[in-house]
Amino acid sequence: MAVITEQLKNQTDLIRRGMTDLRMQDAELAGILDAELTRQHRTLSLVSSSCAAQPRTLAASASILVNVTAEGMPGRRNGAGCENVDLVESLAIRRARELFGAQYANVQSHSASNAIYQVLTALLEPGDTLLGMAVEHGGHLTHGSAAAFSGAYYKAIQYGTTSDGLIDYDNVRRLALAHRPRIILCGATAYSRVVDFERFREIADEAGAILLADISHIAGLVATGRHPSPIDAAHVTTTCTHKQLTGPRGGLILSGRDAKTKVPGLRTTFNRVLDQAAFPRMQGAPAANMIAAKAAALGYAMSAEFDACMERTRSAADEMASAFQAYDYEVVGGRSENHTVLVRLRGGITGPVAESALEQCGIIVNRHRVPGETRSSLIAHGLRIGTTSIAQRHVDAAGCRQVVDLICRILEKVTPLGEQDYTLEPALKERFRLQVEALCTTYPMVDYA
Ligand code: DSN
Repeated sequence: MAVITEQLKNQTDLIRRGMTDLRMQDAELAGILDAELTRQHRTLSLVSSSCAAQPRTLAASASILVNVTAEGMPGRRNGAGCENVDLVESLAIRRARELFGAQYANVQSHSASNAIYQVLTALLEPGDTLLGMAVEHGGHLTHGSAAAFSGAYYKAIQYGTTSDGLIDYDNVRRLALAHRPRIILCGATAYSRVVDFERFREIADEAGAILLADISHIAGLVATGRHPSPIDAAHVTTTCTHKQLTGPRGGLILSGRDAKTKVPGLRTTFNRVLDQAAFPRMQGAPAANMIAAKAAALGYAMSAEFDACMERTRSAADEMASAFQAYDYEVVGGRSENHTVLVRLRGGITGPVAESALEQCGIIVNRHRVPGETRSSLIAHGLRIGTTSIAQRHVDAAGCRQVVDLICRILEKVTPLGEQDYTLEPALKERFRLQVEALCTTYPMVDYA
């Protein structure tokens, strides 16, 4: 047995030791991770549901807290050895409340989907009615999709957008009054306009429903005041911490003015029900290392640097929407009011073809359905573009126009051969790929430099 004279006493040395061990003892895995870093440097991500985690977030997620089992809440654990986890979780809760102006925060959810399911299972009985936005109209699987738990275990009524791509609030009200859901879910994953949370609350109050807002996509814009906040408008708000908050993959449950009011039909208040929603109802011990990473990200989200990044995120979306319109592409909803631009494809090019052709040239986007489509989302005819990642690269107005110009030129050169197949001349593809790489050099991932 080795005689140990000195043990590592700080996280920096420990993480460095771990990376050295990985490189020396698992070259296969280390190589894949390095290849991914290179891919991210050399490609332009326009995925609206992601951004680059801050290095401090990555470091915190790799922390020693992973070794601690800490079921329960700070100060009320089902086991010993939790004093530092308690401090970290209390810090994350305090920062989440401060950042969002919330009266209540729970930071334990492993993801935003988990957070939503925790709220649903805490507030609904199986078979109860919920009203949420259809995934093909820009909602989410957790908002009542038949393909997911939310649609399988509850009676899910779905609302959508008008032919202009705008939320049809009159229809939401009509459905709410007709079906009297226990919960109305609002928030979206492919919607470029402001969500009117106050209007949703009026509808919820009129229908006697609880309002749950999912702000996973726009959490950074909400936190920095660039999108109206649902914290007091909704009874409960959920978000993930990685799509726009530069945090780890994980979820938050938040509540504002209703936190200490009684849940309709129950004897308990929202804050108590929500605390039990994460544990013991849906999860075991939280991932304490991820809670540390959330605390790191929430701290960063209060900085002037993050505020400036969200400003760039917004202006890049305006710039890109106008640039697509200058190429005569239809921008769904007419413009962007957040970080998302949804573009209707044309010329027989489907979503999968555009997604693949652009990826081959180094531009990463997602396909999404656009209003009026009836076919499977696998053959969607829209491109969903998000600007958070390029804002992190400090891509300016001229850069945004260059990106759109490249996308449009690539799509012009694609010859579709059906719904999934296409040709793009290899020499052209290579030329486009080099142009994207040049843009990536002009606008590097500054946080990873
Ligand atoms: N909800 C999916 C998206 O918006 O891309 C992934 O989390």
